[in-house]
Amino acid sequence: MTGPLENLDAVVEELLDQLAAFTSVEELDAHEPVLAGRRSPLAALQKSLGGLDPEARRDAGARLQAARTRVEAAVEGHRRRLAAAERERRLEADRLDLGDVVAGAVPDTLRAGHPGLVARTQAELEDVFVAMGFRVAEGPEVESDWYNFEALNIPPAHPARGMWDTFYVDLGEPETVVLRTHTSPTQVHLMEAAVRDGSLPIHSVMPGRCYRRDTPDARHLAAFHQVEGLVVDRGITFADLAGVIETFTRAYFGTDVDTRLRPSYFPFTEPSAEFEITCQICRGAGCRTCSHTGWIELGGCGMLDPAVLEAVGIDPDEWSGFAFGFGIDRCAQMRHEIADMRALTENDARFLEQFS
Ligand code: FA5
Repeated sequence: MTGPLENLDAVVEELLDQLAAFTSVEELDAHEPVLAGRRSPLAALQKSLGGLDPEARRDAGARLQAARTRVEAAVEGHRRRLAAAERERRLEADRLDLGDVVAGAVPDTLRAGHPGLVARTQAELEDVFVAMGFRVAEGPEVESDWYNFEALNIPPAHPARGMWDTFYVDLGEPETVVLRTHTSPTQVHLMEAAVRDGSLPIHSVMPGRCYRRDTPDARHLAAFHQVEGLVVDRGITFADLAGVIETFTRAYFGTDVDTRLRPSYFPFTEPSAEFEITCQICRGAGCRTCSHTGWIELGGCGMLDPAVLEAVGIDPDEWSGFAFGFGIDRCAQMRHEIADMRALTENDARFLEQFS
């Protein structure tokens, strides 16, 4: 046969060969115009039929249409096969063989979670205090102004309120509600309960989360954790307090870490002190973390102010005591030599995995 369609069969075979070589739907889609669309050799042949007489053009047009239909059907069939194969491959890659998991052969890519560093540090600190004879108690994170401040000898407008930048939950009547700025209000709950139950003396520690409108930096977070300590008993002196601080720091940080007490002020203790340890990042040489002082403050402490005992109905002539409160995040930071406390909250798996 001569004429514009004399090579039609060869053209179709060539197109089908090209089609068979495509191995992905994406590749096939990109080439479809060349196989069966506007840029296909079949489209060019269509144009060449214009010079034929009407009858010959009709026959040639029908042959060409049959050829196009064949190629289009082949393209569609190949696309379906490729899509099915791709779906199969995806499913195979996502397959979780529960048989393997049950047998204990968990794939390497699945990693078990673990308690975070702060939770772990809290548990370790609780162990230290329990070994020293303390009980562990807890208090609410949302407190009334009375517990967070007033019962601790900090009336409204007292300048000491400036020591704690407070998140207010409710400024309304009858009472103002705050996110506790420290664990000290739990002291008040414990003393009230002991008076109610007649269960004095108290030797307790109270760990928990606290909140302050502090701008996060190398040593501060807006949500952090403290351990409060409270002892109410007969004949308690400052030497008992200093002994407890010394024993806990040596038990938790080791005997080669220096501790010091420095005079300070808290409205609910008198006398009051801050306790510090040698900065573990620079070993006392001075660095960014310790603001180049060589020391890191862990917490505050002091002898219970008689006004606080009286406010909860404990007779200060019969009972005395001490309290302390220190940062759990700060302890974790020093123990594990973390230069910037913000690393504790950033959820960077490379950081977290070090403490699994
Ligand atoms: C207090 O909060 C007192 N309630 C402590 C206290 C208790 C004194 C009982 C006397 C008797 P201070 O604001 O200094 O004190 O905080 C104590 C410790 O909590 C700090 O030394 C630090 O270790 C930790 N801390 C305080 N603010 C932050 C913060 N924004 N981020 C991380 N840790 C903090």
